[in-house]
Amino acid sequence: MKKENKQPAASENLKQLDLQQNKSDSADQMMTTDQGLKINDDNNSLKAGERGPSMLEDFILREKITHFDHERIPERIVHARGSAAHGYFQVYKSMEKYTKAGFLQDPSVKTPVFTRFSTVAGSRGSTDLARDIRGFSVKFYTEQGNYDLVGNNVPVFFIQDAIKFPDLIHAVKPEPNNEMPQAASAHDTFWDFISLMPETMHTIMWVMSDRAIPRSLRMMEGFGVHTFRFINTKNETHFVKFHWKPKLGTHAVVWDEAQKISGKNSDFHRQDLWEAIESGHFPEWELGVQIIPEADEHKFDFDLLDPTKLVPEETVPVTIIGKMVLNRNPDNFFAETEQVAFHPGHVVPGIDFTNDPLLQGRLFSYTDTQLSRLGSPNFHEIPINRTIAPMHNNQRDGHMRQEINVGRVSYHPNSLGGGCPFQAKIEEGGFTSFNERVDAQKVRDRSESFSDHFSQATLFFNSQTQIEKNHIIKALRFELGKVETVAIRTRMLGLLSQIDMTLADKVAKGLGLKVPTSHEKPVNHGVGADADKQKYEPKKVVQRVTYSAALSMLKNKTLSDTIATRQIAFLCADGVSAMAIDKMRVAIEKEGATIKIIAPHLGSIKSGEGKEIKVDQSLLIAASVLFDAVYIPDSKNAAFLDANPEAVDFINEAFKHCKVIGAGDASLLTNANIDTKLQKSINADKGIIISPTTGAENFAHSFINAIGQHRFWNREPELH
Ligand code: HDE
Repeated sequence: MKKENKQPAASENLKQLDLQQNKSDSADQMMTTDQGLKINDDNNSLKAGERGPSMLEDFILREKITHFDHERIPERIVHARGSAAHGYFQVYKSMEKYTKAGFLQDPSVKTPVFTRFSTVAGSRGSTDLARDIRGFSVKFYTEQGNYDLVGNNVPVFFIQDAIKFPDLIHAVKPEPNNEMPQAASAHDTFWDFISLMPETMHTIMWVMSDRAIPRSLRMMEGFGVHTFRFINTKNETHFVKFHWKPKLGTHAVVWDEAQKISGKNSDFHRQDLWEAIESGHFPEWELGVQIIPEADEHKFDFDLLDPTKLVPEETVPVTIIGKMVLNRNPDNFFAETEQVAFHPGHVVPGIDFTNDPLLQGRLFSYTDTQLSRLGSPNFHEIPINRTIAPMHNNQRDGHMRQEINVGRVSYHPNSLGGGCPFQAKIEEGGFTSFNERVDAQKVRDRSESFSDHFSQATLFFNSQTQIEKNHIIKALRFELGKVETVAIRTRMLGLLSQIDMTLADKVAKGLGLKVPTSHEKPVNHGVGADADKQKYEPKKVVQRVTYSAALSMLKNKTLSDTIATRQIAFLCADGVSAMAIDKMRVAIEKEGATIKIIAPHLGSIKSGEGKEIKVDQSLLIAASVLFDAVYIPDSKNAAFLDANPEAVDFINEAFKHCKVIGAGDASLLTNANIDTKLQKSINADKGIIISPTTGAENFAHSFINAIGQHRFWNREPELH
């Protein structure tokens, strides 16, 4: 369904106005060379005679081919596959009590943003539905300069110290001898590394959960991961953790479905984001913060500087402070989505860092990587990266410099340039780093407060529903099942047994192995293992919070029962009731969802009433995994199930993936080829909605309500 509100006019957004300067539209224009020379023939190269050799003189051919030869830049070393959109951020009320950040003061100000979502491990062309963490990067174009919140859809990270990042990424990327597997962690090198690094266990639980296979980029949370600082005008500081909460709720697909989507449409998430914005269903997130007074730094059961830990919402609630709306697709993927350069070190006055050793390493990495990826220290001049705040300094020259700095002076202090550009005082918005007292010896070491690697992994596992626990167990059986080295599998079982014994036992069962007994248990082969075993031995610290509903996607269902933007398949054939289609269509579109008519062939079908109905997709193209629910309008076209095995597969698969099935008549679902389990549960399953002979409105209502519940997990077989 097309919504009325289209992408807003560029004049409403300062960054859009800024980008206008660089936009180029060839409509009604003549073709030219890069030098502006009009081209008379773009189809034939210059040759010595019609059948003769091409001539070196052909500068038009050379320019075109040379440009083409150099079109590619290196992809990001991580987060290469991504999709992005423009929008704005608006704070709900002034945050001046905590921070002087300009964009967090005035609720009437809409700060332009550019937000990029990504997978981590895969290459640029890899599938969207890989089991992976998703990047969630937001560039705020504030009047005080760019602020980047470069987060993930998981609130914790695998490792505690930046020095291990290259090892982690080398382990997860395709193996270096044969470049396999693409965009997958299910292989020996990844699990070898993980099984030797107990600190990864908490994040591993998240990655094995359904958080790692989102239904949509629009239906996932975002987190800043590290603890940052807010600083107000009085120079008082609070620690802060950032959260993005999606308005559409947090939803996932199932793993079998994810793998099939990867085959059917590897752009599934990219397309979903693009189409939602094109049709005016602008995705929205609320920004939440957990604010912790400076004095409470040491009051937790873990170290606030440890990025493998989260602050349970039960201990420090999340306060919602504003919203982000993405309302415009990029015009050019390369110029915007590919060339955007995020950096956690892009901060504004009022926001500062902590000593989290992972964050500290990131502060170096993000500028450094752009030098090889974008090729020059002038990457800040690329339109998408350019600040909308005035920018003046004495940085000069370098590859592809765009700015023409006038005058003789490019140094400070100077008298020849009148001392310009001036340094800004604090009250003029000049940035000063938080005045933290540091009095320490130089050590290459790790704090003992970082050595509890299991308690929050256990907290996460215990906070899941049984269904979610089963999914984690199955994910581990899958991932470790793909690992060929048995010793790695066993070592992992040892680590899992320290999170939860049932978890370890069940994974072991699927692998046909036994959990190692305590004396065989691997203790610490990882960090510090060669140095001082005692010191680096993982410890368990009793956690005051042992259960957190916010960690479960199924329990934490805020705002998740809307069906807005869901995709509903209508399986139809000639003879279908146009009235049944129309009634259901009207009810569904009223809720903001989209329907697609799927039929044996493209073009149109003829309804029982003799009406032409336009077909959106043929059964050859459509697949259940690409939809949220399926509706088979009426029994008049029951014969089509016999004639079209794809339609039967569609229904069976929707059932297997616990989706809602609506049918005009029960007899449709008792067709001989329909899954016998489905047939048996027609009357008992709340996700199978059959039209009563009267009361069609109620039928549509029940169907829509059921879709709002997303999935009917009780269909899943028990896990033994
Ligand atoms: Fe990144 N990360 N990262 N990372 N990261 C990059 O920067 C790095 C980490 C994250 O859409 C790279 O421009 C190090 C945590 C996102 O363009 C690189 C460490 C979190 C993106 C880099 C981390 C992230 C990146 C690659 C450990 C969540 C995509 C290309 C010390 C809070 C940004 C680039 C985009 C990208 C380094 C850990 C999120 C190489 C060294 C923790 C969302 O600089």
